[in-house]
Amino acid sequence: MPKLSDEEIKELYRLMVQTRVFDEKAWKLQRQGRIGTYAPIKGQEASDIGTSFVLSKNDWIFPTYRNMGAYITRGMPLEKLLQYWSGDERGQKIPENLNIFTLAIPVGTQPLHAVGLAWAAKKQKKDVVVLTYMGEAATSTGDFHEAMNFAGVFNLPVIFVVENNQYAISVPRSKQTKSETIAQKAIAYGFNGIQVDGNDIFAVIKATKDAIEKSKQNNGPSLVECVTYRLGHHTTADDYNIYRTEEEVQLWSQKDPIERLRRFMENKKLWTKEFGDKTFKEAEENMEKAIVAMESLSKPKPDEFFDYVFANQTNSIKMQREYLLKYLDEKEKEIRFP
Ligand SMILES: Cc1ncc(C[n+]2csc(CCOP(=O)(O)OP(=O)(O)O)c2C)c(N)n1
Repeated sequence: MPKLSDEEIKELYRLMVQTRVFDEKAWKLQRQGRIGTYAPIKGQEASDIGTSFVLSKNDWIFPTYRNMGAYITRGMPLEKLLQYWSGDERGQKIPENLNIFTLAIPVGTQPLHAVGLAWAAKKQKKDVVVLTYMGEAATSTGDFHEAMNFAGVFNLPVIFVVENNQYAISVPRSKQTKSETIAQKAIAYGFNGIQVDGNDIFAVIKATKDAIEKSKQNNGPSLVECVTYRLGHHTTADDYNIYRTEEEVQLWSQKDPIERLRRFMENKKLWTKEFGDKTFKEAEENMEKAIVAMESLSKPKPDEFFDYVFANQTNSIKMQREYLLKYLDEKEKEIRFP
């Protein structure tokens, strides 16, 4: 059991509930046509929140589309997250002090970016730990292996968090890799990999704290495999009934990480119905405010979506922007971006 105060445990619960409320509302907003495609995190909250909760302010995270819990834990305004999912790239204009990188939609690209930042931080002798998230399928990509190799060779302060949620859209874990565990992939690159119960927030915190401590001692990278389950569909464009049974989903529902933490807290007299109701109500109110804020924003300029990823625009992005501006005549601009 990692050392945590009662207040910290309550905060973990609050963050998990906020993330669940965000998730469920985002799903409904998509169904109502108020945001675009959304990728739910339901079931993976302990893996996401436990890992990001123990980082310091000057550490960095490199997330994917499924890490809303990590974003929320690091303090990303809910309306900005919603703004991104509504198709407005200004939502990825991340407040400077949060140290969150732009989320990666292309699978497996962000580990290399994380390693790049960790390498730069090490050269500059900065006290920084970099944590990058991915699903188990990302560990089948070439970029993942290059990132692991560089992390090992340069002994970098980077933590690879693999949320093994059992599926890459419809492809089950058994068809993803012949490796017995994802954690063992670290061995090939000369550093530790550990497999934890990703639905047990305390196990996740313990493994991440150990990995952080190791990085701070200049002992280099770690991989943390969080064994968990995606309780929802892959995205709002998916239907999991095509590739898995309801019995399987029900079995994993019984291991819901929020309910597990709630039961633990109840035994320790940290959770009462009153506290639970209040936490849920506050999470709902925060979300309602965020929805109003997101829906009252002015529309972005058509070429603004090129602005918030690169500090210095690459040639291909410059060309794409020029193309957009040159070929959209005034009338077309009006139709597409009223
Ligand atoms: C390079 C690339 N190839 C394919 C896709 C389409 N795609 C989106 S998510 C996904 C599955 C990813 O599974 P995993 O890495 O395990 O993460 P999860 O979605 O389960 O969190 C695929 C194949 C993509 N986004 N990027």
